[in-house]
Amino acid sequence: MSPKLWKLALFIVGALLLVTNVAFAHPIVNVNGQKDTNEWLDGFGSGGCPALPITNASGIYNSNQGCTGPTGSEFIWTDATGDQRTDHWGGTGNMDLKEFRLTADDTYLNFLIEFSDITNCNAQYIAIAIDTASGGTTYFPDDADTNLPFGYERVIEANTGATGYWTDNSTFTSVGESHCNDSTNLWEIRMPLSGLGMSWPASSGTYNFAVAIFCHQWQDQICDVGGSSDAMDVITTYSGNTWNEVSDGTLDYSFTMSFGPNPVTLASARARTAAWPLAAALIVGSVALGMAWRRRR
Ligand SMILES: [Ca+2]
Ligand SMILES: [Ca+2]
Ligand SMILES: [Ca+2]
Ligand SMILES: [Ca+2]
Repeated sequence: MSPKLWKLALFIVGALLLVTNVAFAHPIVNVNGQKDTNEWLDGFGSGGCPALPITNASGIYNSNQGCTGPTGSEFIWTDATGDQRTDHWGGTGNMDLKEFRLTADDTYLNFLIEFSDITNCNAQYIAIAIDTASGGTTYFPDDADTNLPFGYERVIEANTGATGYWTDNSTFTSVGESHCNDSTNLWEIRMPLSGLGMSWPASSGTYNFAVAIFCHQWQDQICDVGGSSDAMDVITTYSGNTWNEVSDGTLDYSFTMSFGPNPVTLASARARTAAWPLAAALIVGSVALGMAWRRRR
């Protein structure tokens, strides 16, 4: 092959690699409890990038909207502050979920979870329930005394003693990574999709998510609150204190995500309630991840 042809071939290969990389939502997430450069989206509310969601609401944000940071997209939930229960940690910011982000690439789900004020990384027990199939267990594991609006196939657990997932109330698998940073008030979690029963492409699949923050106690258990749910803060649209949602023993709120044939770019979004027609789902261009969230009562 002539030098010119070699150069042309190398150029084509390079271009193809670039195209492939561009498709990744987050090729780099360093699980260190910090928002490193170009790791998570930023620039909200300027340059075309929409403002962050209002309290107790979510949105999909994408680098192609003018947001700065990595190429790709994120689901972002803004949680009310000061809504945590006071049974443990005296109602401090250690139990107060502030922001929840989710992104994916074709290998991992990545989470960025911000609290109002982490003074002790041993305080938080993060639980993320995922519904990937019919059936499943309808209450959080580890004696959480909290029911779910669906039967889960996985509950991701992250705290300073354990990182992994439950497949039912008695089976825990240690896998993935998590890291807490009490200076940034951030937890980052990375969990391999292969362990979660989530496959790519998954154009026909939708996955329900429900998120609860518990108090973490010795032996990686959940701090008990006698006679009621042990959830200190949750993702829900219920206003006021978290007790308004969990006093009935059930976290009723979940959000639903559907992943398109191209798994690696989270970029289509539609928030909806159960009462809204499914047809309202908005597909943005050729993007890959459809997301909706719903409230179930
Ligand atoms: Ca990081
Ligand atoms: Ca909160
Ligand atoms: Ca299920
Ligand atoms: Ca409830």
